[in-house]
Amino acid sequence: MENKNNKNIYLATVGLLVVIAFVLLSGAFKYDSSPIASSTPIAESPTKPDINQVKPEFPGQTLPLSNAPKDLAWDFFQKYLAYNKNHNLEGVKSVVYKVAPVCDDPKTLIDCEARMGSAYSYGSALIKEDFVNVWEDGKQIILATDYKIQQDETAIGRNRAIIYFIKDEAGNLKLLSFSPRKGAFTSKGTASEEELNARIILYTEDKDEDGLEDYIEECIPTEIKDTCVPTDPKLRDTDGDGLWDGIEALMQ
Ligand SMILES: [Ca+2]
Ligand SMILES: [Ca+2]
Repeated sequence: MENKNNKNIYLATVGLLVVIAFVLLSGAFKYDSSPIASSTPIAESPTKPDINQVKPEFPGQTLPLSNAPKDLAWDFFQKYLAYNKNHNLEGVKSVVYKVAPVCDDPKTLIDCEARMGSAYSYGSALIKEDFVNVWEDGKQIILATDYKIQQDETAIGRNRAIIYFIKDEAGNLKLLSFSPRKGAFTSKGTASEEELNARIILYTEDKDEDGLEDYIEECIPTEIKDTCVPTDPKLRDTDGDGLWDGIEALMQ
């Protein structure tokens, strides 16, 4: 407990901000509603297709062009974004592990739609090619970009975009969470560049690549107030149940 208190004080001191994490989104985005080309059906040609354009029929032709985990996960994420864009809550529910509480209560539909809008807004700005880190096994997939350093005159930060998926026993994906900027910022103050770099690395390093930073693995908050449990920052699945520590932390 003492360790936890020390950490909390330190975090407050350096002004750590963990940026926007969209756990279990849904939502509506009040963006300019001009027609979107992709939503407009393209008229079928009335003429018979040339024989060379006829695709052969074979089992599995409706599958994506690639079964690579990244491609499957990315396509699935795009489906989730499309549901958000269209305020299709049932659609969102069909692809996420769990929706936010505001989306479970019809009385807060407006808040839910706002959340869906934010999810679409942030999610659609992500670029597939940036996700150069793909961590995957039979129970989960994490897509992550490399870290970026961002700074202005007063603060410096290190962050990356990250998307978490879990798989059910049949291998079907569910989106667990995504964050367009997961990381840490610290105010510059009088610290040297070396000190600042060391600090932002300390608060963003994830050595075992389970989606959870080393320093958080020292003490993950539990449902019981003021309590936390440590996980092994060098082991993805500390309790050996198959789910990685970073995935389990989000599921709770
Ligand atoms: Ca970790
Ligand atoms: Ca586990």
